[in-house]
Amino acid sequence: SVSELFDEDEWSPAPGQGEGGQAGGYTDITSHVSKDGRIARIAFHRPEVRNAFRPHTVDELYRALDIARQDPRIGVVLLTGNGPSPKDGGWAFCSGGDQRIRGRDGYKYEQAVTGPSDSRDGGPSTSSGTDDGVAEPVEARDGGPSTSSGIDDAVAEPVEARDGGPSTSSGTDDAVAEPVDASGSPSTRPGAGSIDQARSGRLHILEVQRLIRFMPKVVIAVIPGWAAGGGHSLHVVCDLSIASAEHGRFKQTDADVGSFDAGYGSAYFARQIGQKFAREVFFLAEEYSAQRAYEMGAVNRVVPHADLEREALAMARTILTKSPTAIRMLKFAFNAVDDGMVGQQVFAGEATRLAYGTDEAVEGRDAFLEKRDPDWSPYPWHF
Ligand code: S0N
Repeated sequence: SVSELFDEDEWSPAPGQGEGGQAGGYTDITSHVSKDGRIARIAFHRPEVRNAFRPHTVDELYRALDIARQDPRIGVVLLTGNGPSPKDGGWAFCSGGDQRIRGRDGYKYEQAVTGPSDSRDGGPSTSSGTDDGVAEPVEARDGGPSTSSGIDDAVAEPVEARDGGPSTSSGTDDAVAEPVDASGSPSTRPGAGSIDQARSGRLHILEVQRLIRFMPKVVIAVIPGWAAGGGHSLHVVCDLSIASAEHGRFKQTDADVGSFDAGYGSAYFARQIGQKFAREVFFLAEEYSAQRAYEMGAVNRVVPHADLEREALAMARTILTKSPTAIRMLKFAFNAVDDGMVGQQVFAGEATRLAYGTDEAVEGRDAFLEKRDPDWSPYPWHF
């Protein structure tokens, strides 16, 4: 089983495009759909490093989430971490960015493992992923199931535009491959010459955050252990959080490691739990139990560890009894106040989608196509 809490009777492998051995063909995550096809379970699968994400992990995560986003049967996504760690039995949701391969000179780690002459610039790697951030199969995020096909999509799928365009990653890793030396100058190391500097150091976990934030489905963080650093921020951006009473732990380590999520991870977190608590969590970087996180308003439910995924599934199934349109509009209404013009745009896109379904809008379209004046007489000026 992919995780001790994973119930094989509930899930089938989700479609994927990876080359790895995990469900859906992934290496760093697993992706499943419930047997009725209505719930996705996407899980970090690097328990030996507390489910830290390397850039390849983020690419896979983005792809699995985007597949779930575009599946019209799926209404709820469970985002979790597999476990326990085979090394020490520890549990994690996610411990954030893999610090060994982070940022400016993360390539040094890669060099230490593989030697200076890496081959990733040359094309798709078929290596299946030692845990070193090196064996990165070339991604196909763009080759994925994009459904955008013209005018209608531009309106009906605001999510596509919302990512601001950086979803063109070809997926070998950026942060890992960053060809700069310690002084910040371009590296002249052998084999580094053709690595795409445009992708270096890119924090594309933020693209995942936006995907979670803007997908018109409910995303539940299912937290079996540590949520730390960028993993903490991911739980913050999820719509709901449910945590293991025994193993759920929260810690915002960003300031310990010279990193800072100055967007949803902190500012939106303060909206959730209040400024004083949020500043405490970041400035002190102390450890909080699931119960304490619940008391602060950071998680919705704390449940016995053994019941965590069962309870999460029950929450999902309750949500699935509701109107998809109502849930979608509510999610975007909750978002809008904190998302500025983008929030308005997303909400407005959904309003336009609804309007397009009315006879009134059909009359406007037909009148244009039939080269006649529209007849608005059947449609009142509502009050
Ligand atoms: C989660 C913590 C609190 C768990 O403590 P615990 O239970 O005592 O376990 P450990 O013994 O510490 O860990 C077990 C093994 O797992 C490794 N490990 C844990 N977390 C990470 C990690 N994030 N990266 C790499 N390895 C990790 C440990 O090293 C240990 O390995 P072994 O057994 O070999 O010794 C505790 O582990 C902890 O505090 N972890 C670090 C949390 C953290 O600071 N995360 C990063 C915070 N910042 C971000 O996430 C921002 C995003 C980011 O960094 C980034 C991402 C992608 C690209 C670029 C960036 C960037 O910022 O530049």
